[in-house]
Amino acid sequence: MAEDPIYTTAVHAGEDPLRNQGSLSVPVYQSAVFALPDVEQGAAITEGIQPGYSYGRKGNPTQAALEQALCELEGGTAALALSSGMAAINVTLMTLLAPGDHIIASNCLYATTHSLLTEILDPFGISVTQVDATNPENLDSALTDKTRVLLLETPANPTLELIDIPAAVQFAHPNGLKVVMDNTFATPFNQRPLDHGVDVVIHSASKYLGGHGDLIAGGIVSTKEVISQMRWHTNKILGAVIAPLTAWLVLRGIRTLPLRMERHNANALAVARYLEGHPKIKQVLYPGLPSHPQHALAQQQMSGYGGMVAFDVSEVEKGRRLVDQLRLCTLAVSLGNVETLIQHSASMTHASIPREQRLAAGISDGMIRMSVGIERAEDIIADLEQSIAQL
Ligand code: LCS
Repeated sequence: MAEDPIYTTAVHAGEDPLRNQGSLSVPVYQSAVFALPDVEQGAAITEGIQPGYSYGRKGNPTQAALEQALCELEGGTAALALSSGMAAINVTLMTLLAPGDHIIASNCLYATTHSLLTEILDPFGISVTQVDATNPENLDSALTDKTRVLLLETPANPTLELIDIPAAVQFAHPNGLKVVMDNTFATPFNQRPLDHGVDVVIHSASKYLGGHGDLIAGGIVSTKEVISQMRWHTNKILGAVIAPLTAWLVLRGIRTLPLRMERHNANALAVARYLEGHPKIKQVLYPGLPSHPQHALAQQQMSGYGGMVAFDVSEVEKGRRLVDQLRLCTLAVSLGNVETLIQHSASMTHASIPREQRLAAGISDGMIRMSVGIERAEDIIADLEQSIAQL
């Protein structure tokens, strides 16, 4: 089988040595302001009618190189890089929705995305219905004549439940809805939602794209029309611009994305298999395990299963002790670093969600979420082994 072209795309996308004095590494254009050639062209550049740069809130050449890379990786026609993953979700929803509109969202989303829907959008007059989107039939019953957007995350944070992407698109498009998908967990190495008809892909680049846990950034990939509206309207006003150095760091991370993801995928599978065979572990959730309830779907829409593993040690207390006793794996929120990160969802990332609601979204009391790093797999497993033995 031919190797995935992403290995070459990741290394070269966005490079432009002829424009950059021969520099293969795209320079950090540390500039907020750009000199304009004359009044007429200056006005056209400032309004986005003519290509060029005027003011750093609307774009910068380092940012543009990252955007080119995001676009090529996801197979879109345009991209926008932003200051965080949350900025990407905000800018997307504020572009696609207006007061009076309605959005259908999956009920298993990153907790702060959930807060955005309930604490910001809803009070501003955008009504929200959250459903178990793993069953496409639930989408239909949530539809109203005001629904404009379907917001999904697959695999979801932290349950690793999957949404059938083609089925979601098949429901949304005939009803005039745009499908927005957070592809942070999978990355374009493992899943390309635009290829399945999704309209807008979102990333927290703070995770696998950056890859080293040293930056906060976000990205949106879609069509030229949608991205242009975001750049020249929504984000021009909101101002969630990415800093030039941060854009450079994300781009550098992307150069090794396929290599890191290959390793994350392999290590996560090894860890998931180990945990599944352990008598003290109640359940392991990893899309690459045949025991995952949606493994067949994973095989259809993903080319790899990612670095995230969730497992259940039954009780809150055991979950807390398991993570506290680890020595190599780092107790931390976030994910996608080269190091293995681990956390107890009920007392950390999802602590703000009421217990009943958390349980309904599949986040059990003893759920541990692990971002399996690129260390030697047996070292990660040995660390888990010594901690689980003490439970
Ligand atoms: N989307 C997903 C799926 C995420 O996991 C996160 C952050 C975001 C969006 C937001 O991105 P940010 O603004 O942080 O760049 N997830 C985190 C987590 O699970 N723990 O800490 C952050």
